[in-house]
Formats: sequence, structure tokens, C-alpha cells
Amino acid sequence: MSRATTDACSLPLRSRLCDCASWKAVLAHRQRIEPLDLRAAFAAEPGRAARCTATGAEWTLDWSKQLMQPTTMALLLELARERQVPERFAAMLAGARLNWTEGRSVLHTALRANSSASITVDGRNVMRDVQHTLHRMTHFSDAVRSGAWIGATGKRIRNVVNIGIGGSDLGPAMAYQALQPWRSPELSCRFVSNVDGNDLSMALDGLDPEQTLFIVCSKTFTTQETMENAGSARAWLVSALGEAAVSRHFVAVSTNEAKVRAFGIDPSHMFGFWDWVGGRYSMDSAIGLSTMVAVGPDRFLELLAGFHAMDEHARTSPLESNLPVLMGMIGVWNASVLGLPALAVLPYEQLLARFPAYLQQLLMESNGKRVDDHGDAVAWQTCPVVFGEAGTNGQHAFYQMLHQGTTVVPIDFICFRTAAHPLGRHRLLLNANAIAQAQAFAFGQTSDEVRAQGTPEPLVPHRTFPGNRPSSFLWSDALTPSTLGALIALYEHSTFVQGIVWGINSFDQWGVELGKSLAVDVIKGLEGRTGSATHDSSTDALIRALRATAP
Ligand code: G6Q
Repeated sequence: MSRATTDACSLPLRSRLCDCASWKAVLAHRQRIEPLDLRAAFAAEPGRAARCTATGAEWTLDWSKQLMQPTTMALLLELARERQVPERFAAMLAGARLNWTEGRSVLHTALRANSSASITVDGRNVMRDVQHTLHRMTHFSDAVRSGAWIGATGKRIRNVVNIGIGGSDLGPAMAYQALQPWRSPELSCRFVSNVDGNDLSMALDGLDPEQTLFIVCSKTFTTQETMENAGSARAWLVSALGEAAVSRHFVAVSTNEAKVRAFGIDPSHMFGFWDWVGGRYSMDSAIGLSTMVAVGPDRFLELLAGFHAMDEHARTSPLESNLPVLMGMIGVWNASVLGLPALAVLPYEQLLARFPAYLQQLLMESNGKRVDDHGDAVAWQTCPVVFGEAGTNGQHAFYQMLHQGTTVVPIDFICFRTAAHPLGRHRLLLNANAIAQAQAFAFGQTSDEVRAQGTPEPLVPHRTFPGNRPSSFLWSDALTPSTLGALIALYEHSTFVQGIVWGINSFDQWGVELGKSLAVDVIKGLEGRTGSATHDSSTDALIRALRATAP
């Protein structure tokens, strides 16, 4: 995206999408090009794959199998321009308060910016704070990895338990799995998030308290699940090693020093971040401490460099070859113009098995919104339902529906040319499956082709594949800390692009609040502290049924 000044945006109010000439042009275009047929599109344009392939930050995107005609993307990019996507992106990088419903800047890009950069929020250069925290994380990680940091009884730390939830869990848990080839064999990490005690019990199973370090990750340090888990973990440790051991076995990642201190963690063992880092955009902040301990500071810096490479690609590339813009506009086309309700993310890489879950939060918490900046209900579909599974497991589970079901589900395939493991033909077979699946989704198999195979007539409809199921194919040479960072930033920024086009705030999450606040009263009910019915009849009946002690 070209450089622009923050002045180009008048925050927070934007024009309504439905008033944009380019949006009307996109809708009119859609009417003209129905029905969309990928076999015909490929036959008519031999260079389609080359035209619809772009590269940046070690990633290549082939979007030729999207349901688009040769002129479609140009119209979508015109829409991106009219919505001021490049200007808004520049404003975000510069610290504008794009998260206007919470009055916050959106500066996760500062977490991986060059140390020499100057990014100012309220007159303070945040890069100094970022570098200071990175330095402290490095020092601490080195100490744990080398054995210089010892537990209360003098033993080395062998197990790290990350306690957090949502943005304070999904990123580190995903990255720990993705970066297994780089993790220290001397240390293992476990992740606890659910308030269900089974989660903590399973994580603690077999651990030696003397060799276990807990990292309590909570921006607010008030989150119910995390505080309950941290309290129980603390009790587990204290029962084995005594109260004095807490300071050697607990550290915190938070913005809330007072609460961290009250929990009994020395603030010198607290790693800070800032209100301009949203939870689901925080795995490259101190929330990534478990990642750094596992893979070491050098690999963590490579991860950050990968994020930054994609930030730079997004900032400097023309829209026509800008991966986050292309992916963002493909998502707008599929969800809001074609009305397709879901997105399947299919990493053909077992190390990315947790990536779909990570993306569910990133995309659905960011853009699962129904009102625009004006407070008006939007008249188009915003965020799709995101789901996925590592290939090839998904093929033997839900692909049947993707191929022949009544709902068309767009797909993102993610692949790597090489594997970190040395196992024979496994990678070749894996990638062959990914390529063939993309082919099958796009082109299907006509009933005439099925007949020509000698299929009995009654079976022909059952063995026919409609095709025209759109997909993008994202690939890189190898999964490394750097390509992982770039991949995450790619989805962060394509999510951003969509939010800007839709005119919604991608950075708040008010939709998670109601259930939390209602739970306060339900807890009282389950504890038997409310007498008469105060809820609807269903809620009251459920409280009576699930009360810990029968009334
Ligand atoms: C993410 C959300 C949310 C948050 C969790 C944990 O963008 O804000 O998922 O990360 O609710 O919050 P704490 O880190 O404050 O415990």
C-alpha cells in the first residue's frame, strides 16, 4: 500500500459502504457475470494462474481458483481505494486510535518494528518500552533455558505451564506446536486455558513442582478463568513447596501491576505490555514469553522479523500485488457479495494443527460485527464462520460436505514445499493431496465424465462433483519462525482490510461481555446464594438442576 498520512482519515466516522460508488459497481458486476464457472474461466484465459499469483514476505498466493472474472479484482481494489485502505493502514502504523469504541491505538505492528523506529502514543515513543520488555524477556528466557533460573529447591526448570485464555493462550499454544522443531529438548510447555478443572489437572499430571514454572498471562489480571486456574496452580505448588516458593515458580505477563503484586508475584518478575496491544494481536508481545523460553530468543526474533516482513510488504506493495489486500478483498467478495457463509482454513502441515483455532479468534472476534461505525446494522454479511483442520485429516472427516454439500465453503489451503522432518515421501504425498483437492473443488467432475467412466446411471448423480468451490492456495518454501510470523501478519492485515471495507471496528469485542456479566448472578445461584427465581424459567431450572449441592 502506498504511504499516506493519518490526516487522510477522519476518525472515527467513515462513509457508509452502501454509499460507495465502487461498492455499487462491484454489486452490478456480480449480476453481470453470473453464473461463475471456473472451467470456462480457465479455458478462456490460459494465463489465469500467472495473472492471479502474487508473492511477498516468503509467501505466494494463488487466487486463480476464486469465483472471479478477469475484471473482478480490479473492481474490488477500486473499492479498497475508495474505502481508504492504504491510508487507514498507515494511520494504524502511526498509532491512530482506530479502536475508537475503546479509545485505543492499534499498534501490534510496533511489537516487531525496527528498534530504531519512532512510534508515538500520547507523546511517548513506545519503541523504547517494546525494546526494554524484549530485553527483559531475553534475559529471563536465557536464564530459564541455561538453568541459571532455578526453582525454590535449587532444581532446574523443566516444565513451563502457560496459564491464560483467548488472546493470552491461543497464539502461544499455536506457536509452541508450530515451532516444535526449534524447541529446547530440555524443556516442555503446557497450556491451560479452560476454567474446567480437567484442563489444569491434565496439565499438572506428572509434573514435578520443583521443576515447574508457571507463566500467568493476563492483560487485565482479572479474567475469571485465568485467575481461577492460577489460584489452583498456586495452591498445588504451595502444598508441595510452601508459600515462599511462589516467587521462584510464578511469573506474570500483564498490564496490571497492582493485581500481579496482590497475587504474590514480584513485579520484577512481571513482563508488561500495553493497552494498544489487543489480546488476539498479542502473541508477539510478552504474551509470547513461553514461546521465547521454548525456542530461544534468536528464533523468537526471527518470528518477529517474519511479522515485520509482512508488515512492510503490506505497507509498500501496490494493491495489485499486496497479499493482505488481495486476501482481504477475496474475503469481502466471498462473504459480502457472493454471500458465502464460511471459510475453511486447511493447513497441509501438522505443525499448524492449532492454526485454524487461532484464526477463529483472530477473524471472528475481530470482524464478527453487525453494526458499522455509524451504529447502523450492516446490510451485507461480514465475518464468515471460520473452521479448519490439518490436511489430510480433514479429507476423511468434513470434505464430503465441502465437495458435494448444499453450502459452498471457500477454502484457504496452506502448504510448504519442504518439511522439517526427514521422512521419505510424506511431504510429497501431503502436498499432492492439497493440490489435487484444490483441483477437485474448482473443476469438479461432470455427470458426462462420470458416465464415461462406465458408472451405472443410478449412481451418476451421486458421483458427480459440482466444482466451482472457490479456494486460495498459499504456500511457502518451509515452515520456519520467520514464515510463521509472516503468515500470522498476513491474516492480521487481511482481517484489517475487511474491517475497513465493511466500516466496522475490528479491534473491540463487546460481544463477549454479556455472557460474562450474566454469569456473575448464575454463579450465585449455583452456590445457592439466591433464593427466589430471578431469571427466566429455563435459566432457573438449569440452575436448580446443576447446583453443586442439591437444594
Ligand atoms: C482478545 C480478547 C480476549 C482476551 C482474553 C484474555 O482480543 O481481548 O480473547 O485475550 O479475554 O484476557 P486477559 O489477557 O485480560 O486475561
